[in-house]
Amino acid sequence: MKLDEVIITKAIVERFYRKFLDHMRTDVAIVGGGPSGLVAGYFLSKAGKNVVLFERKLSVGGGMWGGGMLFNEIVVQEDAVRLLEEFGVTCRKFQKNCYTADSVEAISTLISKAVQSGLTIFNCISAEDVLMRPSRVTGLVLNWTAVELARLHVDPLAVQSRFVLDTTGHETSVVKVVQEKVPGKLLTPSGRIEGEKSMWSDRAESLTLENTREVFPGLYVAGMAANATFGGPRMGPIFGGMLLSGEKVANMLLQELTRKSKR
Ligand code: 48F
Repeated sequence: MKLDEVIITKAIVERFYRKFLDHMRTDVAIVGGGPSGLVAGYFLSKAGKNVVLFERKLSVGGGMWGGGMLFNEIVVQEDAVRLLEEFGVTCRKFQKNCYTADSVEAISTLISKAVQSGLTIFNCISAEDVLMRPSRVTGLVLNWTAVELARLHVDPLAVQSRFVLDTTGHETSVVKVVQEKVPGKLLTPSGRIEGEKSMWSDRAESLTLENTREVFPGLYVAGMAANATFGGPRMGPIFGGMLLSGEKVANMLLQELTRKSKR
């Protein structure tokens, strides 16, 4: 049978349309497809939750592809090796408490396993704002990244979710919007974004986990965004904290979702 261009077009449009419609009201909407967002999405989807992830760029994966300074290897500490094993990423011991993985294998596997566990990812879509009711975050306001880049005057669309997770890394995009536009204060010591500090890998890795939490009613932070929000240092190309933070926030949200549905 000959291939028909209109059927090809129809297949893509109809499938995409269905996928988008199925994610207009979700349990968790994740912003940012770096390692922490992907790991969170993986565990939440695996637990049967309706989860969607929006990534601004064409390629999902955030800052993991480039390893350190484009040397495409990443480092993971002992505590997080079990997570690389969970995903099936090859991991090699360099010395005590220092393991390495090929960054391309690591991130491509995280993406693939997250999607296969049921996470739906929309790439090239940016979260430019949130939905608020009245001082709780209840969803996201979205637009095509291409519209943002071209600075076109085009109104966005919106999706609702029981929880929003900001895993936008150094940018803390969602928290920034909430700080500026939603009445109320952030759950940080100053009530505002504390700001990321200079590099201190050891301290940053443990603080990433401590800082993985709710930052505003309905809004959680994980990964580098957690440290940037709560004033922790950056960690450089060690990724164990990102993986552990994604797992931690997934567990916190699973508990919250269970509590909410019992009410
Ligand atoms: O930066 P990123 O990889 O976040 P992460 O999971 O991991 C941090 C590490 O990569 C590294 C580090 C520690 O090892 O310091 O930097 O915390 O991924 C964040 C993703 O969020 C996307 C952005 O394109 C990137 O892929 N992003 C940022 N703002 C938005 C967004 C937005 N408004 N809408 C959609 N995606």
